[in-house]
Amino acid sequence: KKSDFGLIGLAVMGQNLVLNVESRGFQVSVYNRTVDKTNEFIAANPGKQLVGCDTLEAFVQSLASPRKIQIMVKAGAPVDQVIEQLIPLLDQDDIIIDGGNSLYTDTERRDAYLADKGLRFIGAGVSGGEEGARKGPAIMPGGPASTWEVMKPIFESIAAKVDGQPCVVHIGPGGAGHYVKMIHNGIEYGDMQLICEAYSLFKAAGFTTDEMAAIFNEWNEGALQSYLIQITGKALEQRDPETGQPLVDLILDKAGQKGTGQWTQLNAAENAVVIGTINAAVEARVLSSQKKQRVAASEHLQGPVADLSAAKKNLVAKVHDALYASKVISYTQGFDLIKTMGEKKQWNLDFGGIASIWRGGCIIRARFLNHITDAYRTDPALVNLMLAPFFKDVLNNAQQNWREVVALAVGHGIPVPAFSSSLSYYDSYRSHRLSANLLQAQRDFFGAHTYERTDKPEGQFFHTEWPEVIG
Ligand code: NBP
Repeated sequence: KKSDFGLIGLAVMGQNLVLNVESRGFQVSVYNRTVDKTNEFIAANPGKQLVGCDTLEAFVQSLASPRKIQIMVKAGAPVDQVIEQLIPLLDQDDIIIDGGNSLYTDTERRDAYLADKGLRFIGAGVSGGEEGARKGPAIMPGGPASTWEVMKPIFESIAAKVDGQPCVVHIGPGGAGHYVKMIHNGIEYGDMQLICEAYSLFKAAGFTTDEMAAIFNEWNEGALQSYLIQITGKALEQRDPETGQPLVDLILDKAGQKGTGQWTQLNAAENAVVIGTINAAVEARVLSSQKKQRVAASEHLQGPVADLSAAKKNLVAKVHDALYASKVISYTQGFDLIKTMGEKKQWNLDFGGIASIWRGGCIIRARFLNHITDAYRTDPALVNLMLAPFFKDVLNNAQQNWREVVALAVGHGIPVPAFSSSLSYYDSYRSHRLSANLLQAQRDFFGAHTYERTDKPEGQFFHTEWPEVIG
């Protein structure tokens, strides 16, 4: 019997996806560049419908037509190398799926290249890490709708399910799937940083890690319910087996990153979309990584004592609101970017559908996403998520506590870049009049860039002969 599905790349993600696909009743062929890994994987999984292949030729021959081959190798050049090796072995209409974290522009290039060769291609973002891959990830496939229809039964059966709905929809053509996965990762950076800022305030107020764990566990029962809040509670409970101390206290405050957050930043900059919360999150990781410089600077640069113990009363409720409101801002910005790119690329994106597939399987899964789906289902042309009735109420109710938290943090020298950037976005966006009148005066002063006037119709431009400045 020929296999229903083939997978190339038996690292952690590939292995788990294979086991997931197989567990849904499909026979799966596998191939890995280093053959030992294939043999080890097959040996470790006896009695399953798996076909281990030593060569790419044997792998391709073992698959039923049209062949469905998912590549799960390191993003970048390895994906192109595998595609080049596959091309001479495949027949017209065979399907290659790239399930790695590829940059969407690479996916667009591969999509056009393979279409030219008569092959079908799907660029699918897969979220949820190792556990998601094994039990059910969120999948964000991009490519022709007709190819999606062929893959749909397999993708829907392996994806996470929420309320009986699989966490996979066809995102759009070309690079749309990998693009939306990239924004998902950017949003993930934002969510994580916001939680860390809440933690830093609790720490400054003198809460123990166990008390903090209890706060996050309780929050996980309410509006903030999400995988990241849940794992934060669990992480805070964890003790170091050797010393018995809370493990988080022993972990070095130096964060890493793999680059998808920076890709999101670059794309937002190219499209002039404000994603301050995500930017703050990426930059917070960068500053954290400069540990040596920070330690040196701490000897020289002064600030107030970071002690919030006097403000402990009601702090939990206030920080809750600051976190919730900032999270709304982060998603508002993320969806603004998705919308802007979707329009530019004519991807015809379904924002409600995107929010709904993020409810399960992936790292940012959260109850909150239901409200985003509702907002776009009610008004698909919604200009800004903050103005949907549900989110408007959340922000109006939270804004006072939110600014008190930011003021408290600033007053005590505790960095809250994502809380404060989110609040500045909120205050700027709701401002009838900003200070850009003076900016326009400056631009006209030195560069004759002209300006519009409040007392004249829009679209009429004026220039002033400003006094000469000497020296
Ligand atoms: P890695 O990203 O670590 O890639 C390792 C795999 O790539 C191995 O199977 C390796 O084969 C293969 N490979 C490499 Br490296 N170069 C190759 C080449 N030139 N030709 C053929 N095979 C090559 O694996 P991963 O962590 O499982 O991630 C796979 C993809 O999924 C990545 O794009 C990743 O960004 C994405 N992703 C990962 C996660 C996660 O939580 N890890 C989550 C979501 C998405 P070898 O055994 O012969 O070296």
